[in-house]
Amino acid sequence: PTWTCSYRERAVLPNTSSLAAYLLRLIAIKKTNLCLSADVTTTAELLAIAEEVGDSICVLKTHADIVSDFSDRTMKGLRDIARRKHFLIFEDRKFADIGETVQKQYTGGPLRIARWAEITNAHILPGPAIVTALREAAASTIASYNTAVHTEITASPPTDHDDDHDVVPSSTSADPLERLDVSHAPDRKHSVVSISTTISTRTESISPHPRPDIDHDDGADTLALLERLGEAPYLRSLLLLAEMSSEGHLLTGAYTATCVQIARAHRDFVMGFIAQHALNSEPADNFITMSPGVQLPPAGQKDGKKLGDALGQQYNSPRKIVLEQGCDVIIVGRGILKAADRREEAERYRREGWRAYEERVGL
Ligand code: 5FU
Repeated sequence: PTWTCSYRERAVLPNTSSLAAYLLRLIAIKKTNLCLSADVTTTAELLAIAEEVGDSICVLKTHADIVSDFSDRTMKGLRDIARRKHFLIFEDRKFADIGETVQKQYTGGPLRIARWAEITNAHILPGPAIVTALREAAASTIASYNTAVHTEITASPPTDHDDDHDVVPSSTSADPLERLDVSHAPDRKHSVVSISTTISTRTESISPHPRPDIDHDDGADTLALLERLGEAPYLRSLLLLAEMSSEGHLLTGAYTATCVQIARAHRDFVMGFIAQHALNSEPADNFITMSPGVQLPPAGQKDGKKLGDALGQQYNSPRKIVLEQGCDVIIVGRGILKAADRREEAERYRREGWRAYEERVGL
């Protein structure tokens, strides 16, 4: 059903979470369905590649556990670039343990993924509780963020200009990580201004309801539209691994079908799938399919020849994945990382992915 819908149309369908709606609008505005898989091993390289290709992507995918010097500086650096260049961050963690353990892995340890990555993913091997456990952990991360904002607002002295609708913390546009440390918030007991109004005002501005200023092409340029879109909402979402790209993987048939059922039961938190083809089949489905294992055939070689690496990875072209398989976001790692000019190569993938999408929806 979503096969021929535009990204813009899908942003306002029912059953679309606020974060999914944000991403779909972001994709439509930047005209990019490209996710960079930033598989590099140092903070310096990670921040450099994010800066280099940030304008060409809608999502940056990380493997934080391969970054040898991963620290607060990595998280803050990434968040800063994501905010300036407008993309979401997806930590490809592939959770696969019991609920109690994944909650700790998601929010704690040296990586504290829930703090800085809007999107992460999970296998459903342990059963559906992996989804509810991660959702619960995400909710408490978001709650502590809101508490931090609240503390900050209530701690600032009221001014003559404050009224119920204009109360926006001065740091709304600053790094949300700064605000997560509630313990560092000043302990001042000034009169309480209406925080609930502030939060609901922010939430409204990112809801999946139609946004005439963004959802129609009124001739505004990309920068103006991105400004109207605003910052990514402080929300969290999950992708379920419904299929893999590697040769001989076991995520097939009934397993994939169960994955879709679990996603349908948790539409508020599960934004979509990692898969090799679109899995939306019921009218209510509006899942976003992100697909790794994408590479352009080397110049001169015809599309269709089997491509891969020596360790089981299998590649398809952006055209096959988006136009023929109906996927929404192409995930590209080495195809871009190994190029001499990575910025130019990312643009080439962006153009290919976008052309395939336009052809699919008949634009
Ligand atoms: F879930 C998956 C999958 O099925 N295949 C993948 O390749 C994830 N990946 C990731 O996408 C993998 O861990 C790499 O980070 C990335 C693909 O990188 P490549 O360099 O484009 O092959």
